[in-house]
Amino acid sequence: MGLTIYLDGQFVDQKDAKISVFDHGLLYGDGVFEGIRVYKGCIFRWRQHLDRLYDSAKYIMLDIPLSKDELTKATVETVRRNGVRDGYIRLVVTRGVGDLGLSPRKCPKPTVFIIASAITLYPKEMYEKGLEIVTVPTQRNLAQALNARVKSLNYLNNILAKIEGLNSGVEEALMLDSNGFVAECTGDNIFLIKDGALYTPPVYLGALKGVTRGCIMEIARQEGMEIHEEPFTRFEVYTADECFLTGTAAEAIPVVKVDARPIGDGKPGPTTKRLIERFRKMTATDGEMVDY
Ligand code: PXG
Repeated sequence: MGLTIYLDGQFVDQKDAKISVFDHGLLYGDGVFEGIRVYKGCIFRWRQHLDRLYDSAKYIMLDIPLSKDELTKATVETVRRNGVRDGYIRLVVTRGVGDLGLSPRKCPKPTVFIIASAITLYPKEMYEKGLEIVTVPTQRNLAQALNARVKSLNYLNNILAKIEGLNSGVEEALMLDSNGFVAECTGDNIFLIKDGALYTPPVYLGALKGVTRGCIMEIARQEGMEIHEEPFTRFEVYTADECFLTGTAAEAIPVVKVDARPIGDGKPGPTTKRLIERFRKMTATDGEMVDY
């Protein structure tokens, strides 16, 4: 027996969890998704992920065929049935099955599936030693083309950047917007620390409004740190005291080198370490508890 997958109202074994080749999620990347962590039996920040999913769906004019309560029940049940206590949930809503044309009007029923499993993004030692990243040529999607706040199934923009990063021998890539301002990485938001203050790009420059980003900002606020959500360039990155990335898959990870420039003294910084430590404490307490 493999994993138990929620698919369109049914719980099915993973070998039976199949989707039509006419599904527009596959044909066009037409759909939305969420990636969510489970920590110690708690679906972390469930409400924020759920709201973001419905907001993304609204932007692309996709009616999710379940209420938020129904989708919560389906997700909790998927986690429960798979006995996932520390793991990862992938919740996907596609436009559904249509014909070989772009028009969503031929797709009467969205497809909904939920996978509860595990995820690892970067090698473990990078969380201790810190990550090296490079800026890549592929720019982040223009908000006027596809707003980066939408967590859509269209990840080619990020995947191209990821490939460019991997081709340069690093695990993660820094993406700029069309004006050269720092946007985010391929699946993570970016933060800088300079003279004790926290900096992150505003989401209108082409960054997802990350749930983990929100957690870090909350923690920094509680610590009384100055927070700047404002545009910055690579200059500010290179000359920062500290740098780190956040994301559901990545969690929070220090960055120690950007475009061959060591950040600060080239080691994970003390403020980064403290914020990451506090983030880890937060994870087991804040979300939807699963009753196994
Ligand atoms: N920016 C982008 C482009 C993302 O895809 C984040 C920022 C961080 O957002 P959250 O809400 O997760 O803090 C993401 C999220 C994967 C994977 O499979 C990637 C993400 C989430 C889950 C899985 O690589 N990225």
